[in-house]
Amino acid sequence: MTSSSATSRTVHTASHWGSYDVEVADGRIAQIRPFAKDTSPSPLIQSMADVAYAPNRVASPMVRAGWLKDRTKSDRSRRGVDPFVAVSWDEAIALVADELARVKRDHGNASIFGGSYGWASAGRFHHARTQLQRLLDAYGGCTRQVQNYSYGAGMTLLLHIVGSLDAVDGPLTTYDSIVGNTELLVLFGGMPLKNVQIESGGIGNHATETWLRRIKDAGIKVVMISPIREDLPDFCDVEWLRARPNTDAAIMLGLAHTLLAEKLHDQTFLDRYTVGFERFRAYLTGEADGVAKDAQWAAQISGLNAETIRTLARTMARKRTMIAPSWSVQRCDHGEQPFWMAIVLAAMLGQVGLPGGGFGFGYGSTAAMGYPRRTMPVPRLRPSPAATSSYIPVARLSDMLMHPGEPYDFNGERRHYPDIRLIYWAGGNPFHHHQDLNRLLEAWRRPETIVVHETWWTSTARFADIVLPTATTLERNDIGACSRDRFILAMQKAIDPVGEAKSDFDILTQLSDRLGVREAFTEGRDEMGWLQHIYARAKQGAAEHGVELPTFEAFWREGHVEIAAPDAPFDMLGAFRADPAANPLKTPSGKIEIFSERIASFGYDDCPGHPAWLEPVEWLGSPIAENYPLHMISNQPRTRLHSQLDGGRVSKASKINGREPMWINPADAEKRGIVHHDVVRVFNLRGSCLAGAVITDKIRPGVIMLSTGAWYDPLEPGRIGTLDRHGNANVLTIDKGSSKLAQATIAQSCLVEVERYLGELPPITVDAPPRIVERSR
Ligand SMILES: Nc1nc2c(c(=O)[nH]1)N[C@H]1C(S)=C(S)[C@@H](COP(=O)(O)OP(=O)(O)OC[C@H]3O[C@@H](n4cnc5c(=O)[nH]c(N)nc54)[C@H](O)[C@@H]3O)O[C@H]1N2
Ligand SMILES: Nc1nc2c(c(=O)[nH]1)N[C@H]1C(S)=C(S)[C@@H](COP(=O)(O)OP(=O)(O)OC[C@H]3O[C@@H](n4cnc5c(=O)[nH]c(N)nc54)[C@H](O)[C@@H]3O)O[C@H]1N2
Ligand SMILES: [Mo]
Repeated sequence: MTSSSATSRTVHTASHWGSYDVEVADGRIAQIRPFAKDTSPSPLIQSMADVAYAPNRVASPMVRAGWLKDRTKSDRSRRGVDPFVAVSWDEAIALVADELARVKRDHGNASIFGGSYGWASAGRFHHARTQLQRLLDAYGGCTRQVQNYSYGAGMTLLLHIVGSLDAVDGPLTTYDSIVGNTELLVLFGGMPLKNVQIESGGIGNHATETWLRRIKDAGIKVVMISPIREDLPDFCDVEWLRARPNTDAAIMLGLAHTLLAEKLHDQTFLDRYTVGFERFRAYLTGEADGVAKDAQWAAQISGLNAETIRTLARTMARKRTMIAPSWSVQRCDHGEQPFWMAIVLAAMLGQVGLPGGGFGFGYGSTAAMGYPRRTMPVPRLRPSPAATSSYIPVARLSDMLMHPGEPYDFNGERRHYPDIRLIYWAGGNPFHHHQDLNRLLEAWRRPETIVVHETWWTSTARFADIVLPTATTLERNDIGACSRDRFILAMQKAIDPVGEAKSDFDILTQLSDRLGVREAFTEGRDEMGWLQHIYARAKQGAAEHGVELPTFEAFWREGHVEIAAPDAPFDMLGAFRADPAANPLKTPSGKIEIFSERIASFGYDDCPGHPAWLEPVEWLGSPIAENYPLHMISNQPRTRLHSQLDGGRVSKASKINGREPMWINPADAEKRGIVHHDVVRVFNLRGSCLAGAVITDKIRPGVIMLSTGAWYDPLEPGRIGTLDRHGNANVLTIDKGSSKLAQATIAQSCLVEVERYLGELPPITVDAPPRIVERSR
């Protein structure tokens, strides 16, 4: 795909939001065109041209002035307040190396936090976190993060009850099987087109919209339980059930009770493929606790009609049914329960492993879930084995920083938080992704030194001590691929690094030299050497699965490889169903665990041995709803990827008076005297932010939507509790673990109040760099 003339040439590249060609003229991006084989390209690719040259790119290595003056004794509450000083690469690398050496010597490697969670960019070699951890592991290791923000509660649970992550990570039952066999699709959280713009690692063809049209054409009945109509495109015929957020487990219990009461459940399936139904049945009927979890009970909790729940249960039993909750339904307090209940419900229907039946999580959570695809490895940089045993569950970040040495429960273990002295982050934005940013702000003051690799002046960069400017994907060579679509994508360097930026690999190579671990880190390869190496390994792995990949040279010239579609549809757990003795699950019983002896043995009050309805800390049924009567859904943004591309044209065009749009139902708006496009203040006891009101009946009364990712732009940086001018939902969310089992994020459990904002509108400041000063002598 590479072609060139004297002043203009075209290269091929890829991103989490799709693959595209870049026309480069006089060394600058002239035009971006979607990959010809993409049937539904995302408009987000165009935003790349905007942010690549944005004024808020980090121009050169930077050090916080206060830290430069007095390193470890600097006033750490001045993070985000002090100006920065530009330094040379040599000086910056020396400072980082000295700090790593000091912390290692005085406190040990576990005091270096290299968890570095985040999506960074597509590209399997320049994967920021893997690169950083390879360097830190070569130097004796660091504290890591396990699980993810996406489905942390689900993944921890699934390993206990079905023994694999397939149900949440794929391969799911494929769309061709759904279109061919499913009669009823029950979506908790929907399948929003906004989300399927994205696939981690790069994607060649966005096919979900096409599959959704085929689902419609096949006449498959779709029922969606969700607070927002846009969670399914307008062209889909859908029965939309506007339940209260976070009540999915209760609704599923009501469905299960109806199945049992009307003897619509499949006892033969339960006997052969599951354990523990009797224990669960006692809870369901109320024999155990005096409360029958019937449709009426579920209706009271969820706000749905009891008859609607009963009718749905009967239809599910009559039809080939796929139960498909999104990842979002478990990103809440006790988020383990809705996933567990979905599996129990599918087991009661007895269709698990049948064509188009059973369950699968996240069909609409990311693009390529459910796409037909051959099993084979794709090129990737192998993560290094962890050189320390120190880790935390990903979302316990602030707890760790605030409570060194203190105990906590996690998945059957009693663990202790490490004592972190240095944070090293590459490829993530905790001031985007973590809950309760005011609490994070306080926790963030604890470590002595914070080093960040960033391309832009994100809040995380602004609140760091040393910022190393990182090149974008357009400024380096890489290979894009994910395990779920059928493309391997060349990512060819389009332009020279902007300013003094370098790739993470180049930065870490320089650092490895200084730390005396260069050989272990680079293994003697440069960028192109590595690309050829990881491609060769994938080529060999593909051959073992009967897939012949072209040579690296042919792949690079062509710009992509398209892997042939598989011969037959795939049904998750089909092999288990066909022969459970030969293909047992990797659970203690080898079967689906409706009751888990192992989870029960942990003795957790917030995650018992079978699925249950456990009230979320905040929801529309809790007492504090009197003061904060709106449930805030901070879902994934249509206009960007998390905080990435917030400065691009698509996101900018959506802002209202420069603020992040917030959806509110007409009834709720009227009560508060809010009119369309008013600037509002969204607040609760944890924080407050401004947003722009969008009044729409596409959202359930009592619920507002403020998508994540507006760059945190505090009125008074560094001051805890200050107003965020821009609309970052995480100044409002709760920083608590889902349960002692998974300790996962509960971002979707959050109540707020909204009022018209009558003060003077503060200007947005995050589009410009922070103050940069000359070094004081
Ligand atoms: N309230 C609320 N909060 C949430 C969620 C929610 O539903 N609600 N969802 C959560 C979920 S599921 C997720 S996955 C997280 C996402 O959280 P993050 O993954 O942290 O979010 P991103 O904005 O993608 O941050 C990636 C950062 O890496 C930088 N970057 C890009 N490429 C490179 C590179 O090559 N090198 C380096 N060094 N940096 C690079 C980008 O500029 C960006 O700042 O957010 C979580 N937070
Ligand atoms: N455009 C875009 N797409 C993305 C991302 C992005 O940043 N931008 N991020 C990607 C990432 S990292 C992830 S993890 C996935 C996340 O994928 P999901 O978790 O599936 O995505 P969300 O948008 O958070 O939630 C989907 C919908 O669930 C509904 N919902 C929320 N809470 C509840 C509830 O309690 N019950 C029910 N029934 N419904 C509820 C909301 O209406 C919401 O719009 O998205 C990926 N896709
Ligand atoms: Mo995620």
